[in-house]
Amino acid sequence: MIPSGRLRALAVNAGFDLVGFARAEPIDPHVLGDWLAQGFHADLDWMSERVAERLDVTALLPGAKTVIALACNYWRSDDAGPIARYARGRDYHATMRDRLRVLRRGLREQFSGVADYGSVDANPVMEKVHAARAGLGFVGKNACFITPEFGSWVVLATMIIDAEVDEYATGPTADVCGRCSLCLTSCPTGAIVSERVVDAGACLSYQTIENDRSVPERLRLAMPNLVFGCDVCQDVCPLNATPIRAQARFEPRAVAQASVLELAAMTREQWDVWAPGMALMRAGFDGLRRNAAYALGAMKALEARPVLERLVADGDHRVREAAAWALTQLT
Ligand code: B12
Ligand code: SF4
Ligand code: SF4
Repeated sequence: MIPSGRLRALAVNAGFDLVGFARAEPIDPHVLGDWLAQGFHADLDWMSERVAERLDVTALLPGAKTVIALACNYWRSDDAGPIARYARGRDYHATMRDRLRVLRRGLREQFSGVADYGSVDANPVMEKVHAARAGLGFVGKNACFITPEFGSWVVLATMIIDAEVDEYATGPTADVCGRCSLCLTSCPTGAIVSERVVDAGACLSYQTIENDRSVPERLRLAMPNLVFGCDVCQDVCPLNATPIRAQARFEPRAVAQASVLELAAMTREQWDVWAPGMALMRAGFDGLRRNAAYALGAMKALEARPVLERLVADGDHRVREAAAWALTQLT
């Protein structure tokens, strides 16, 4: 039995803003099962793989007893910009992994013989469910995890251990969405199909980051000033009205100041300076320019014509196609 206070101190010392403890109990299969059955994972095929692990952390760490849920605030400023806030600085996966390593080192020093499994985002772990069980917040109608301290401007990680702690949370914090439905009505594509359920295929976060083919025309029109990720359903949320400035680790990098037009006109040399170590690498140089071209079309940005005319002769077919479509919008 590990004193939760000592683990909490280790996690805070590692840089995590929020720490909570949940029992390593299986997750009701219906929520994930229904979501997959409706095809809401689009072509995120990995979401339908390793479902057994997602629903039961003991399949990831035999003998798992506790899930340590961890969160870091990433909000840095009010600036609007075409890159979603979580992706404006160093790749959060790297930051969270660094912090998990520090936590693991402390855990092993102080509690030898305890096995652990740390994860951030890509592992088959339902992070929001564990964070809710561990009392860090609740899942809002926008399907984002909302904390009392930082609103939804947090990224999550978990560390599963095969030891019990002396105190567990009793469940999520109060759901304070009440009668508000601003996120549902503000989503530019109607991707929040019902409370807490997002159709990834309709979500601009998926389209701008994960979809490496062309974006359906209906969705392109909803992309003004939006090049990587989407924060609309968080920006409108009243629970995000008083954000707190995050640690310096989350400071935006130079590329976050670039306009849509500058991103469309970006050279390979600029990309090589700007993007390494950032989450933007997931979309890649061509993916980002493709998105910027769509955004310029959606904005009917007449001043972008020369850049778009150059991009219709680009080496990448997705950039060419996006630029050609954008030009048709400049009337
Ligand atoms: C797939 C995925 C996506 C997909 C699908 C989104 C979705 N809502 O499912 C896409 C690509 C669209 C996406 C977009 C974004 N994502 Co994403 N994504 C994930 C990922 C990898 C899996 C989520 C998942 O399992 N979905 C399946 C559904 C069925 O499960 P669910 O989302 O957990 O929701 C259900 C449960 O939480 C359940 N539930 C709620 N409360 C409780 C309580 C209990 C006790 C139980 C049992 C169940 C339960 O009900 C919910 C609704 O049905 C997670 C990382 C991870 N490993 O968990 C990141 C993650 C959810 N994403 C994250 C982020 C930051 C985003 C974006 C904000 C990025 C952006 N700015 O563009 C957007 C937000 C879009 C939105 N409104 O949800 C963060 C969320 C941080 C937060 N504060 O919520 C995560 C946790 C990554 C991380 N490590 O920080 N994402
Ligand atoms: S991230 Fe954007 S597109 Fe996706 S659900 Fe939220 S508002 Fe809609
Ligand atoms: S916008 Fe309103 S309904 Fe949506 S998550 Fe925030 S408080 Fe809840």
